[in-house]
Amino acid sequence: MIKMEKSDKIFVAGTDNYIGKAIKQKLLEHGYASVVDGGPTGIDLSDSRAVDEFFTVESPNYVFLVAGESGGIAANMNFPAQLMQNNLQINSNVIGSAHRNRVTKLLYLASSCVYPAQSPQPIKEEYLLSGPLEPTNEAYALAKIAGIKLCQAFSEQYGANFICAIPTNIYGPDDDFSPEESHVIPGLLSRMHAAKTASAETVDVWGTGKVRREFIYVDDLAEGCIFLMQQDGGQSPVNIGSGQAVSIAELAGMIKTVVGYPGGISYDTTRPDGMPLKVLDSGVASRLGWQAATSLESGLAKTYSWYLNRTRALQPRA
Ligand code: GFB
Repeated sequence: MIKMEKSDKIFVAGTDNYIGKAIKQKLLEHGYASVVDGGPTGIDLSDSRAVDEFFTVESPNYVFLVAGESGGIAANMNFPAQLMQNNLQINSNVIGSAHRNRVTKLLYLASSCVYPAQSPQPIKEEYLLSGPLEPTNEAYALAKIAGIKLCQAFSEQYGANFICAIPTNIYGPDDDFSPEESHVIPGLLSRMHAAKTASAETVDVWGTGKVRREFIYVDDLAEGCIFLMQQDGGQSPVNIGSGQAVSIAELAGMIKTVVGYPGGISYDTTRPDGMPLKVLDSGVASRLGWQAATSLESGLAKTYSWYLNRTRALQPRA
């Protein structure tokens, strides 16, 4: 039986993104004192030699692999080669080094885009590789599927304890808020904030607004990943969702309220919708005893509050 002890050395690969930051923060809050991530300059995880050297020097017992470039629907359509190559390299480097250095357990974070575009809903773990992928993010999804399969292959061939979590769409503080590359929540929060500031009459929402998505607050996902790391055995991959799905139109309405934007919404149907419906069945995680704690309303309010503080901090002082 294995158990992650407070004194174990834990490597969070990916603290340059908001998911890795949240996992590191939650581990520290839970009393895990020895969390390593390569320090302020980080490690170039796409460089196999740098990764190997890090593993040899630090010799971590546990690894959270939550690294790799990602982005929203437009970034996936504009940069498929970059997203695929970066994720393939990082997966191969970190999983390979973790095996060579006899890591006790590794958790690899995939993405809900690994499931077929026409999956029955809510999506169960066994639907993986049961049909064609959503074309807008096929390249990135294939790299994420390769990560899942690499973990499974190391487990089968060498008995490695490498597990995978598949999260639903994630959001929260410290996410990428850039207008084109970001996901829908940071995209709409920043656009509605700008529209409110400029007293603009309408804000563009991409697509028809009719597609549905399930969202998980980043701190809940971090707790879910730590929870799975603490389990002994069990199935892999495991879905990590919130169970709260909304249409993009409903989401836009909620964000309008949180931001206090009084104007109208206009749907830009020249933009793609992506998957018509993407909701995970998180029954396996819930039967193990895990559940997301944050409602979408409260997570949006926390995220906007973080965004406002950051925006104020970035403004030049008079
Ligand atoms: O968040 P998003 O890019 O993720 O888009 P996906 C979700 C839906 O929101 C799509 C619409 O139907 C978008 O057209 N949308 C409306 C917007 N306004 C906006 C906006 O301002 N920005 C963005 N980004 N969308 C990603 C995948 O797909 O999901 C990734 O491309 C990854 O690979 C991630 O898996 C979880 O769910 O469509």
